[in-house]
Amino acid sequence: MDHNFGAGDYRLIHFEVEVTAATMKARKAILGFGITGQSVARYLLARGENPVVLDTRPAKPIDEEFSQLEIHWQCNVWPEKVLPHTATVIVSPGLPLGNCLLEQARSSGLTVISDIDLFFDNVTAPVIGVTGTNGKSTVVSLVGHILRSAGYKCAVGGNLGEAALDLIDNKIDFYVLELSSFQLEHSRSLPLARSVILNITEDHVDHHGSVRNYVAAKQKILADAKSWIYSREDASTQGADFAAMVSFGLDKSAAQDAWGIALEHGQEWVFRGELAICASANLPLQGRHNVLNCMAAMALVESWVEPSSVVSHIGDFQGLAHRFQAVAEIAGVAFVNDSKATNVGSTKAALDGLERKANVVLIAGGDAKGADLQTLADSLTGRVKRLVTLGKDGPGIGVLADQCGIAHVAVASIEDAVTAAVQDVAAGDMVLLSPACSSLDMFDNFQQRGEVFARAVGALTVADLPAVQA
Ligand code: UMA
Ligand code: ADP
Repeated sequence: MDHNFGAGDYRLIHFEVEVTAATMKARKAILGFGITGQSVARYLLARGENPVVLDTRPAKPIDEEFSQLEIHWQCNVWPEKVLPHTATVIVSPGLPLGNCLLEQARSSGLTVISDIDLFFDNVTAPVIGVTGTNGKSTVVSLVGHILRSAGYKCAVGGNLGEAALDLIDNKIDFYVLELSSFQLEHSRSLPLARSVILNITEDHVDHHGSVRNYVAAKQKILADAKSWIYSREDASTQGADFAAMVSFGLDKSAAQDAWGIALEHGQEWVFRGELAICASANLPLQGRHNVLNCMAAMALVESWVEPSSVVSHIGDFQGLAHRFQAVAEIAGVAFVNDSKATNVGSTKAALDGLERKANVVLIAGGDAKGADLQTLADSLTGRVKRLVTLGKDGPGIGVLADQCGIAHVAVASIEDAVTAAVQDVAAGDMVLLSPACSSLDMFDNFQQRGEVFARAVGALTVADLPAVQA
């Protein structure tokens, strides 16, 4: 049948073309298809959107749930047909700001956001945010534990492992997010109910380009928070003066809402203002750094869980694996897995918690991420009797050992490190894996490094410790 168009029909066709173009322009692009990118894809697909994915790495197998996605692997330049139709880019944390796809997106005027921005657009429950160089995972897990013990429904994730968007559930009372400097760097506004920077020491210089950029990324967690807490031990954890901030530290502050410690009848106690909360020895985690972590966690939840009752909720918290975790004791020799010590600050915390008895055999090395290892020197001296080094920056740690007058040996694997470490250990000694470096030059992640260590230790018998037998 012949079709005769009237003027109205032409307008209709024109209108439809415009709608299509607008819809196409509004398409979202996901940069990076790891844990974060997949959580974003899952979230957008569930809302009927059709995002495109760009990833600079070689193709990886994908789950059935993503089979309808347009994915461009090994992509270092935006495909010509994709860029003009994209309005918003959701970037994975691992992509540095200078990434080629990201630079092209910015220069083309696209809106660049993170998965955390998308998360905040879609949650109404209060969100507690935790960042810092060390202690994030411990503190978010402890906060989650306290809130759940107090009867709240609480979701804990972010850099800890489960991506923020995968946590969204309208029955949740609280979200607790571990936020890395990588995530913060890419994020815009973070309307957190309460936030904290636990501490800042040098880390991730290779990613951020400078310590200054790293600190600036961390401090973004304070900008739009309703309230925050800060460490009196570290000025870089404070934002501008603000009424709704509370401090914690290893001294006792005069402020009524400040968390601190002091001696009471010869025993060290944690205080909130003048209120004695509990003896430090009764905290669920040992070590000075964990006293700070516990105070930070209690301060983060104090608006919802009474400080005086919080103690009843923290007692049964079990520390996390791979954080100064005792894995065995053989003939009086302790074996400790601190594989999560991926920077100098965390290895210093592990050593500083030990007496200067020169009884530690330290296994260290991996990728130092551009950090200055010199700051370890004081913590090694008098505590470490021998160093076993490995990985990309093992030689640098060997140089440091020479400067400190500590014997050292270089090895090629964790198994060899354990064999070398036990050659002259005696009862009362500790073999400590606390690498001060990331594992990524030799392992998939810190968990794998810690598991290999625990397996190698598990295979030891007294016969493998010659000095103990003698
Ligand atoms: N990709 C590229 N180009 C790049 C980098 C990455 O295309 O230059 C692609 C890769 O295919 C990669 C994918 O992007 O698989 C995503 O990579 P990603 O590095 O952004 O990591 P995700 O798999 O999304 O995991 C991230 C965090 N990883 C990093 O920030 C490096 C995870 O933290 C986090 O658990 C997860 O989101 C969920 O929130 C890990 C981590 O190592 C534990 N974090 C660092 C740390 O703790 O020190 C910051
Ligand atoms: P993150 O998530 O920030 O990496 P974790 O709680 O996983 O922190 O701990 C990582 C490493 O840092 C472990 O070796 C742990 O013993 C150490 N650590 C934990 N809390 C602190 C702290 N407040 N200061 C220094 N080191 C810490």
